[in-house]
Amino acid sequence: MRIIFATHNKNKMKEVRAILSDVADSIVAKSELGIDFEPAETGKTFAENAEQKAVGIREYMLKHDMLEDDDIIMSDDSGLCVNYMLGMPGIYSSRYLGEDTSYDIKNARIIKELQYAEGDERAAHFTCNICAAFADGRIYHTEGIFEGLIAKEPKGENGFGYDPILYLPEYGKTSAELPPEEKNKISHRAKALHQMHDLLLPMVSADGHVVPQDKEVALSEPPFREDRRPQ
Ligand code: ITT
Repeated sequence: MRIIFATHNKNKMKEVRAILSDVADSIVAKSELGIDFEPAETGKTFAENAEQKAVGIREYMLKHDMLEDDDIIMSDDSGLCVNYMLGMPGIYSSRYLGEDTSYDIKNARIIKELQYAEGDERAAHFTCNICAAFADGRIYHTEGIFEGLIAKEPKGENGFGYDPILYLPEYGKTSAELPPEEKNKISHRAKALHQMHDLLLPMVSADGHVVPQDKEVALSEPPFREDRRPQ
């Protein structure tokens, strides 16, 4: 089985390889197969956007005769949801204030938006939805969240994006102050990837092939199938 992960983000690829290496023979980024196609992300939820990316790449591979029976195209969509800002920037996290605007500026603006918010009013979380699109058309989703409070000032050099402003009260640190190995155990993406790992494990046979749909092992608690997608 081969996982093709539809991302440009090297941080994501490291986490994906670390967590899913025992369910797939190979895990590659789409760029490693020479795919530079960018499916449009026009959804209203993380799940819709993740699915558009995975299904878009599956269709591209089918059209260009690159798709193999045991391929699973995977993608994630993630972002920071701030309660006081009614869930913004959410699915617009990378586009918030403009795609090319630095995270120093984006983070400073969020802190300013919350200048009058105190205590629990500062609650926020990262969400990560992962979509797996099988070559045969099956689609699965998993989702993880990582909760904290918006810090009063950015801190920490690790991680990326909004990590310096997500303060984790139980650690007394922001997400950017946690060592990467620590963040990767508790993050939204780690949770969604671990769920995906457990979902995929019974769908891969001992010789590394994807188990056909009609032979699929009944799952006691499937995380999120197409019809149970989180909102
Ligand atoms: P791909 O679409 O190529 O995978 P991307 O970085 O644009 O890469 P997303 O659309 O999923 O990925 O990312 C949305 C943004 O959410 C991301 O650019 C960050 O600003 C923010 N984000 C997501 N996960 C994060 C994390 O673990 N730490 C900090 N910021 C994060």
